[in-house]
Amino acid sequence: MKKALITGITGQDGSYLAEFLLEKGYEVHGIKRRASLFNTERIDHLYQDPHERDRKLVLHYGDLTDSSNLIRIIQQVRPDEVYNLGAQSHVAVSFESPEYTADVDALGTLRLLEAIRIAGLEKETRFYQASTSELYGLVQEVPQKETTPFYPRSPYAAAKLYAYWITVNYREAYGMYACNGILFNHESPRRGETFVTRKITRGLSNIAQGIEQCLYLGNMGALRDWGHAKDYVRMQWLMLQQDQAEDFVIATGVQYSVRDFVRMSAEELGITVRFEGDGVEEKGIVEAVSGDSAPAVKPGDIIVAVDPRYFRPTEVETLLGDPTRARERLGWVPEISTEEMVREMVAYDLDQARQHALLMRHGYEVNVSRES
Ligand code: NDP
Ligand code: GDR
Repeated sequence: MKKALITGITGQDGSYLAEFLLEKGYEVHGIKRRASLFNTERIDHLYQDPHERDRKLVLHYGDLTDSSNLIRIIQQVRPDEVYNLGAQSHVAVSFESPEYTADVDALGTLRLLEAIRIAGLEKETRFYQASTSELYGLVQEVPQKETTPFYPRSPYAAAKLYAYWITVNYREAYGMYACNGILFNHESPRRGETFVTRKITRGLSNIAQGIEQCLYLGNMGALRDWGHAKDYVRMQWLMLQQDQAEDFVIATGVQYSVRDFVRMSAEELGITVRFEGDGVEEKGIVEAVSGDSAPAVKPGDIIVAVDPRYFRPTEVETLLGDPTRARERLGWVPEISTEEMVREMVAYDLDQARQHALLMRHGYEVNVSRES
């Protein structure tokens, strides 16, 4: 039985990857950070009691900022495959915590690679690095592919650039099977609530149910290539099953704006939104409402507005990936369209919003946290 170690197992991708690998018959080990509350919501359905024999999912406390635990876990588990998904993954937050972001995202990758070498596993353990389309930043070519030059535009992207190159270097210097998946944005109902897609599907669902009044966003003109996380973790695994390690761009090849994403999500709720303004004073106004998903909304309501607080000091305006190499060499094509993904995310968040609205109608207090 193959053993996999996943850093970031409690995150969006980590949870889907753990499910995928367990289904493939792997013994899955995950590194989880110590927190004052349980932070395992996304993998609770996979949890196995530590007293069970022959557990297939094992969690270890650890942190990418701490070499000692990484070395110990690698020595103890001796994984066949390591998936380094752990990161401070929020681009806007990286401007507020640049040093911490570099520590986790850049040096954390180095620490993990070194832990594999220290354990003498550099010829046995295969290593996947969660690289990102943010490396392209100020884009030099459209669409972006494996050979497109990088131009990072945030402390997050600069840290991930280091991680990208140190992964390449360990492949070349020590003959490790180590590769980068340059993944474009990918989303799901498990996406963190502060990333724009989930902020939109959750915010609009809350507005539809009368829990919130207006959704505040930053740059609505930003263009992204959004895929579904389930499709992308399949690719992470595929990348480690080849004869030779290689870096791949993973994307859908289709681009939408944040404004488009608002429109598509609102349509799912039966709300037609019209935008007025110029990107700074812009507002999303309800034109029509149909069906019974949005009882709290009526034509003329302003349900979307810009709050400059969400603008970034340097922005990545446009990203569009070319996944030709992944299709030709690995036979990978995304199976879930952006439209289907929006439908799934809205259905999930509407269900949550309905539950909250019901509780509130019966006098219970519901904490609907709203943040960037
Ligand atoms: P999430 O933010 O959902 O998950 C990040 C994971 O990293 C969480 O499990 C988090 O733990 C963990 N983590 C954070 N800090 C540390 C630390 N110091 N030590 C150990 N673990 C830590 O990200 P995604 O699942 O969306 O993304 C997975 C990876 O892929 C990330 O590296 C991200 O940068 C990268 N990526 C993501 C893309 C996307 O569109 N989703 C696109 C391209 C790359 P906790 O739960 O405790 O916070
Ligand atoms: P991104 O994702 O920065 O691409 O990084 P995010 O969803 O945060 O932003 C996408 C675009 O939307 C614009 N935007 C807003 N973003 C947020 N979070 N909140 C807002 O209110 C808002 N309004 C507009 C942003 O400015 C941006 O242009 C994600 C992360 O998962 C990274 O870890 C990963 O590497 C990249 O995707 C690929």
